[in-house]
Amino acid sequence: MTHQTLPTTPFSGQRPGTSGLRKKVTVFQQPHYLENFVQALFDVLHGNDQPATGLTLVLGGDGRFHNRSAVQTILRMAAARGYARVLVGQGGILSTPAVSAVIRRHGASGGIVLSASHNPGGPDGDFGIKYNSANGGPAPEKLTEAVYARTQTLQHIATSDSADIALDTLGPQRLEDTVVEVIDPVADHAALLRELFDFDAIRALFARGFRLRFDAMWAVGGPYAKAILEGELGAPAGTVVHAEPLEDFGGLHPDPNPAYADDLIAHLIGPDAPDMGAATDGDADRNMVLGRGFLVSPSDSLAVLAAHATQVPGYRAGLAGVARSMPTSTAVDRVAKALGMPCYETPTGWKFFGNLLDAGQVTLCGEESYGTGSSHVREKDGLWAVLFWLNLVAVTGQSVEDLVRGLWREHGRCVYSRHDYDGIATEQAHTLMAELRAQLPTLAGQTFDGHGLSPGRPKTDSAPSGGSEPRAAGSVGAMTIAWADDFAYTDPVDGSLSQQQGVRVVLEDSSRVVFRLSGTGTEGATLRVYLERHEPDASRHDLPAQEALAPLIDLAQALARITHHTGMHTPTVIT
Ligand code: G16
Repeated sequence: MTHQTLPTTPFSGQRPGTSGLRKKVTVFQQPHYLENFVQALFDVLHGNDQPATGLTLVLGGDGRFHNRSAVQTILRMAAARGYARVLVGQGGILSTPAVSAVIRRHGASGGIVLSASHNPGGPDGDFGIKYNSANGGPAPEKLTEAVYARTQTLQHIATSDSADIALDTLGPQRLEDTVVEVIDPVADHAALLRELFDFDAIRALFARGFRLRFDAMWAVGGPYAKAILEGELGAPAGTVVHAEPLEDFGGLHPDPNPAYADDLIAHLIGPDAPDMGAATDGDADRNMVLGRGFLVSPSDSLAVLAAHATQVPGYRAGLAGVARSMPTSTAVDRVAKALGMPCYETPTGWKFFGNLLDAGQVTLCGEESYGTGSSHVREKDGLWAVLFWLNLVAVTGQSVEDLVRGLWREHGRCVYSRHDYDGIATEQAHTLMAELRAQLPTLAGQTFDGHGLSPGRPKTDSAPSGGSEPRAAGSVGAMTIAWADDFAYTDPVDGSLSQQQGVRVVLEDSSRVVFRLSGTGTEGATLRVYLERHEPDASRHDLPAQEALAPLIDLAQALARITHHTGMHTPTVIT
């Protein structure tokens, strides 16, 4: 068992995206590809070739193909780096929110999450790696950019020739001078959730016959959901389906949304359907919640949780504030305004919530991409969201659908949809965005007649900075652009500036179209088009979203010339 210093050469393209470095498994399987990234990370964290003396690292992943082998590689490098202790989930497994919880509860200096989230797994699927800091949250851009820069100059990696750790055996083992402790992946996270929710009330709800179908999508959420829902809360066996984490997620796409959770949606239809449905994604940080025959949009979910938070023990004292990513609907802004609390608008990426949470300025956060969470950890948390909903249903006596309709009645409905165009050639996607950006100075005041844009009366409105106020709803027919910009965010806590975070086009009636390129894909580019329209008229709340948003969909085409640039006439995925 000796240290080894091995020569290496840089790989191009090791820049982390929205949430870590995500590539095809075959890319990660190249000799030294993972090692280079980890070496660069350790060099940035501790100083080039400096030891991590006395520090604790948390390590685990979503169990996808290549997880076990990557865990062993990283353990050897952590030992060579001189970490005092590594806490690794049994079987190499830890959900993303569990990594965050373990880092915080054990005072670790940080953690490594091995996941490509909702992206498909298996030998031809995706893999990923992400670093979370001592607060339990994704590393800020400053750090990920420094890691990327370091990957470009690396000349050697430090590792060890030690034997593999027995990942299935709980308890401490030694790897050189490092103690590797294999931990129960569920225990710390479960303990935290127990502190936040009224488990007695939820237990009583299940005892009354309330039926839930929780679809873990053959991913890492299964063991967590089974332990808590079936093990502690008395939900009948079989409540959690597709519960065993499989290396290829059963060949499915573990993304809980209307496009990929079709099996769950089908089970929630009909008179015998369960009262509530829920699903979590590959690494169990995303969630989807459904009532019987009723889909809850993630933006509405955040708004409902914010509106009723004080009915849940962990939030009884009220919320300091809320935050949403920019493309997320403004439903939560309306709730925050009514409750007199601040609402922040951040760029896409959970890492942007970290400072606000650390500074105590917000308590709940959420994103349109099926992520919701709170200050209990520094990641979005799928099971947390499901327990929050169960707690609300238990104590209010209202169904999932009642709770959402109550939100709409009070604040109007923010009709919302996201259209994804996947697999666009990267260059074409960048051309499309550049063309949009070039139009920005001339868009305010232009009107859209359903076919094309024409100059209208000039507007003086200027785009608000972060934390925009929802504008008054007005006539949809007008279709006059009030303002447009490329979202830039100045972090209110540390003053760091993030630019080019998405093109926003806002109409006079407060409707919006937002365009940005995904930062989580592994093949080509994905254009995301986010559409939102506020509907105050309750008699129109049941209009199908695509119908209610049709004029905005046409406007998006006219603005971005999507078909022209991509050759695609319809989105690949509509959520
Ligand atoms: C990640 C980030 C989220 C982001 C989502 C979509 O989620 O953590 O904050 O909203 O990607 O990002 P993009 O639109 O750039 O693809 P996850 O669940 O994939 O880690």
